[in-house]
Amino acid sequence: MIRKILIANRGEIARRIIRTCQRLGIQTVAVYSDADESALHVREADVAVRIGPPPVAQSYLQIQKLVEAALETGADAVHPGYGLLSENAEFARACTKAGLVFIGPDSSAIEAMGSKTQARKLMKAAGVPTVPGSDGAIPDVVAAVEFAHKIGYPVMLKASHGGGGIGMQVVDNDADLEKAFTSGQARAKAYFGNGEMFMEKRIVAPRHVEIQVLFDQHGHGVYLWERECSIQRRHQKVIEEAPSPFLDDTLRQAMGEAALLAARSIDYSNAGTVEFLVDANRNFYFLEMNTRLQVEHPVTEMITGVDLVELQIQIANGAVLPFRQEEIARQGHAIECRIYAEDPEKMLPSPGTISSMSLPQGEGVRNDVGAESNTVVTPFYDPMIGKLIVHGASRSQAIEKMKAALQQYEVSGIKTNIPLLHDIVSAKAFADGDTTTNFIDKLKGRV
Ligand code: MV4
Repeated sequence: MIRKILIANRGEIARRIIRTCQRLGIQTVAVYSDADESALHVREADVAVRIGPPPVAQSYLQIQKLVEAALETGADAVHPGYGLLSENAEFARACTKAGLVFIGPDSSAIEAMGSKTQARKLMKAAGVPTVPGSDGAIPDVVAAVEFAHKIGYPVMLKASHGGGGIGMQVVDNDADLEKAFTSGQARAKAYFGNGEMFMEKRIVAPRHVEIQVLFDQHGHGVYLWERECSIQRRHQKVIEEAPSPFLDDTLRQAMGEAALLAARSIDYSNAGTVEFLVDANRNFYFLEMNTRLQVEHPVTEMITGVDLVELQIQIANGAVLPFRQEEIARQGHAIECRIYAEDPEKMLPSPGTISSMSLPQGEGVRNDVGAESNTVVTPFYDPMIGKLIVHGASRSQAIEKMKAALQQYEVSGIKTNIPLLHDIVSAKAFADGDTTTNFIDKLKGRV
């Protein structure tokens, strides 16, 4: 039975995990870099261990230091949160090898989903709808031209080991393909250490709809509905909601079952998310699978009433899933806004010291924040300082709650994206549920 958990993360997700552990009577170990010495997650844990100087490479990504901290403090499990080492198979293996329970899937599942081309092959073989595209990496420009003629332009070039849209390019004709292919290879090599590229048919103005899955270690799996995450900027999610305004029950069930198929095909256990692209004709296609708890998991918690971190811990303890598919609630509507320390005009991070912070309160309002007054937002870490999540009986009620909550949200001393968030949730297109992936560009008149 897990009695003490080291949280190998920081900021709002570390606090969120500590909150559930405290409710369950589980001891917590926080880790911190010199930049986080007085951070909230350090103060709220039962024990805190310094792991190094501010740069993540010298602190939060130091696998051996994290394992040693867990062993030295008598932790019996490690929760990786999201980002950082949460999808690092080597870290999962190092924890297991040290006799620690890694709260997440087996390292083999993490590795299976680590390469986009391998993931596509596995999904296709499992019968999960995938975008028409190449089975594996495209070796050179000649092969790229041949394949583009086979599936027809426009195509999407992507990095096999990529993420966040880096290296991804839309190509409309042969003339642009060679340059796109060679520049994509170079960027992928520079960013990910692997220049492999693959090709897909381009889905025009898709929605990004993802399904939360939960598997115990005994083969039982459920889906906890979907999250609509189409409102992104530079491939960074900005606003997420559950359920999606675009799905009806038929599509919801079909996508949920496809997500279960995807997870089952890699013997998945614990919490995971299967991401899909959905086109205007309601066709859905596998995009990728995230083998971790995601930033936006609170909107799922708000409409189902579950605590996903508690369920992750129970599953890691070997428990059987406590509910069947038909018992999972889907009540009301939840919306999440990510609060970034950024200059909305320049669209760049805006580090600095938060001189004061005042959070909205109210029924159905949830704040998952990692910062407080006098927190220094440093350039070392993700500029997201917190998440504002609201729940309402309907989507329109949730929108009204979000608008009011954003107006009450006060952060002084640094710039934030709160004005942009308010513009988005106040827009008619948002109220109409017209939330495709070019939403912000359309809102700003860039398309
Ligand atoms: C696509 C696509 C259209 N067609 N793939 C993949 C990484 C993700 N961050 C964006 N990705 C896309 N892949 C094909 N075949 C369009 C996008 C895309 C996108 C998808 C979902 C949400 C926002 C997006 C913003 C730009 C591009």
